[in-house]
Amino acid sequence: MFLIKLGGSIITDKAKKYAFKEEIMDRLSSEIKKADKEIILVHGAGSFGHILAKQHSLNQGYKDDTQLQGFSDTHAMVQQLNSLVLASLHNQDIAAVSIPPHAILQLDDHKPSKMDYNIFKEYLNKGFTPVTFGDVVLDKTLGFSICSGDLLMQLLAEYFNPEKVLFVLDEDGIYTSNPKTDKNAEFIEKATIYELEDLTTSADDHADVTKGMQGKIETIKNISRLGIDTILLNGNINNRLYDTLVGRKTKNTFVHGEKR
Ligand code: IP8
Repeated sequence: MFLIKLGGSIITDKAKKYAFKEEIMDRLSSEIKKADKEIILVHGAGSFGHILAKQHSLNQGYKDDTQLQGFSDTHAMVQQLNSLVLASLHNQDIAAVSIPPHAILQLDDHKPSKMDYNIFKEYLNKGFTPVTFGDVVLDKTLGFSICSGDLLMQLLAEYFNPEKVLFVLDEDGIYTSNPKTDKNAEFIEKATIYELEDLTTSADDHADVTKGMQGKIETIKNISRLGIDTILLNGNINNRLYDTLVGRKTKNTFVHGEKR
């Protein structure tokens, strides 16, 4: 089984509220279909979630009742993005089923407290493609907070032990620094978690309530420690996802999993 995250920056324009990149999503759906693998798909919230979540300080937990509308609006928008993703997968005859995190998972001070894995397992066993996404969720200590798609990747990797974990980004993979702001940034083709230890990345300019690339590196380290390989690849380039899924050589960053 492959565990794939479509980053918010690849399926939405993070600078523009509610801007879905339909053409890119449709191509990624067709590459997933063509590769014909067992998959659990996770997607980020992009401009459907981060802008609103920041406006209402949702990741800091409950402060006052004015946030309640913000919470439900944010949920409605990420659910809408999820419907667009599902529609694109359905157009390729992929039997994708939505699993909204807020209904199956609870956090406790941002850390996982309860999660229903069985629902993923049952859909997977019946031949469906479960699709979940970064969402607003209940939090035991904070009242509510945000569950990022990256946290879902970590939890699902831990439970399902996938063959590979794939992050589809709007960059070729990991660089020694942020390639959008540093022209000396060097591309990393292969790395171990030890090599990632010293990496400095800067957060991007857009509202990102879940730490962006810096958070992703942390997630990848945690996945690597499970002994699972992670590959980061550019979803803007034709067939990078397909080639990676079928094990063909293409440009991407390979992070070798090492159990610790
Ligand atoms: O885009 C964030 O998920 P991510 C979810 O995977 C919300 O970090 C609601 C902003």
